[in-house]
Amino acid sequence: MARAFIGFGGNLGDTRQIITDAIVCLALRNELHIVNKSCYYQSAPVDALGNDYINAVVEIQTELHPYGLLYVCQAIEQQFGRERPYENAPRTLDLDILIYDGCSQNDMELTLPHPRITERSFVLLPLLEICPELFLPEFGILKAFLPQVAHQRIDKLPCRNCTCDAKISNNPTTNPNSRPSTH
Ligand code: PH2
Ligand code: MG
Ligand code: MG
Repeated sequence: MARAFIGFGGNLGDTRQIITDAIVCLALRNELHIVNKSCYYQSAPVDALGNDYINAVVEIQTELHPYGLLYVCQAIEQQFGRERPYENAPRTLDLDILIYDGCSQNDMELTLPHPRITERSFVLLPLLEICPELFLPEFGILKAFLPQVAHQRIDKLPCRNCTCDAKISNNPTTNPNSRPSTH
């Protein structure tokens, strides 16, 4: 069994509901099971246009190989009406394999680990929420990159039945770009 982390994101439509439904779709697959799920985060688009994004990260155990998992992710994106009119266009749903075990590869279809994990608060924060001590040979200890993304506006959305506020988050006292959530 492999351990993998999948990033969910979107900024078209009711993204919070879309991500919730997409995680259910993922959970229904026989070839994997969900181990952990982050809270939802709202952030400004990074290198992209459109509305704020909602993002989350899910940890899974799977018997699929990386490309099998990629095709499952693409099928779920299609189910939710994903279109690709131009690079980084606003989207209903984006699923990215962030990490697949210790797999390190770079080809046309799939780069692992995801090359921009350490550059984006919308990936780092939910990832570190569910796995605070995560270490990758390519990058080292991931929490060391938090100061480098502290300028990116991001807010953790409040959630029910969750102790996440006690865990890592982009604290407004340390990040002046973070603002109180309106949700
Ligand atoms: N995804 C992108 C480009 N920019 N910005 C945010 N905040 N969240 C995303 O998921 C995102 C983005 C390309 O996949
Ligand atoms: Mg993406
Ligand atoms: Mg993608």
